[in-house]
Amino acid sequence: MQNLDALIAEAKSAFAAVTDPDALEQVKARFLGRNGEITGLLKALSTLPLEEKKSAGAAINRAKTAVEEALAGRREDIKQAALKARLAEEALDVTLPGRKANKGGLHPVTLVMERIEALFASIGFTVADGPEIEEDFYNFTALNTPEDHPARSMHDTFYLLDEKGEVAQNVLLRTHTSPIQARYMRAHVERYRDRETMPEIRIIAPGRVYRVDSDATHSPMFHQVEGLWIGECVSFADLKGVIADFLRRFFESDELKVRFRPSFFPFTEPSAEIDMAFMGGASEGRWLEIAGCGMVHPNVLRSAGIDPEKYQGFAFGFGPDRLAMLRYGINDLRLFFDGDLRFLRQFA
Ligand code: 2U9
Repeated sequence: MQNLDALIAEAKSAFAAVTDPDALEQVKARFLGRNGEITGLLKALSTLPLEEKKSAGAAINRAKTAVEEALAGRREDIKQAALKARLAEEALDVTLPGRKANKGGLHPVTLVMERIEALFASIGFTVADGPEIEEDFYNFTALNTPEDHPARSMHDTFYLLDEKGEVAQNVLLRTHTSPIQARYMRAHVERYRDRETMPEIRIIAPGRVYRVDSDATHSPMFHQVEGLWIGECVSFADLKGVIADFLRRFFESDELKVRFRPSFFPFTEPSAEIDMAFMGGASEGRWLEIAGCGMVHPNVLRSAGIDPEKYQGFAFGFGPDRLAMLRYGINDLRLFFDGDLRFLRQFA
């Protein structure tokens, strides 16, 4: 049937003329829809005489199948074309060089703190932590610091304001990391309350501290690492050994000289300043003040519920900012806190 072949050809070219799926469905309706041309031919069969109906019906059905196949083929072509376009659009060139990632690094003071922690960990110290916003009790009272001590004045200590904007007398920025140890001692006593004896306390307390002070060698925020070793027979001799050993390992020098000079702190008795001197090099034999220390004051032990007749021990305090200045040969403390990447990158 000539007109059926023409119809198939017409449908094929109509399908080929569209490129998107919606338009294709519109074109389909024209041939295969309820009022489409092929449907029309099938409906018209009823008007034909019986003997023609059979062969005409078969021919129209073949034509219908051909149109349906052409439609399915075109649908697939359109789908493939869309996929190809999307792949081209989202193409990823895996051969391109990667984007350069900025490499981070630890701050020199953090490096020094980690070094101190690792060296003390190697002789059995664990790291303790506590709040930077502290109560007056843990920062001063528990550490045997009297009510009229100058460190408690607003010239030296940052106090916080209450809801009314007035100075809250008992809330401050900790001025040392000692309150960490004061809290730790109390918790330790509480934990072993039911025991005849309590295990040793052997901790270091690293962290940020705050004082009203600012010049080339003082920053209102600086760092401390303090240590505490309390037991039944911990002596000043142990203190000297621990400190000298630490400094020699920290500065990688067996020849380093260390001396202890009598001093005063409210929380230790006796107390000492620790000086050290490098041997060899330009500064040979020049004493540098590096830390403070002493035997923990009986009042401090009692305040934590520890019997000073049974337990005693030592405490010490280092300024890691100063240790970092010495280790890296830096003469202005402020360089550490200015955040200048040209300076900081040297340590990354
Ligand atoms: C408790 C008891 C005693 C910690 C100590 C020092 C001496 C000291 C300075 C070092 C450099 C402060 O940052 S710095 O300027 N620290 O001289 N610190 S004894 O004594 C304690 C701590 C906690 C319970």
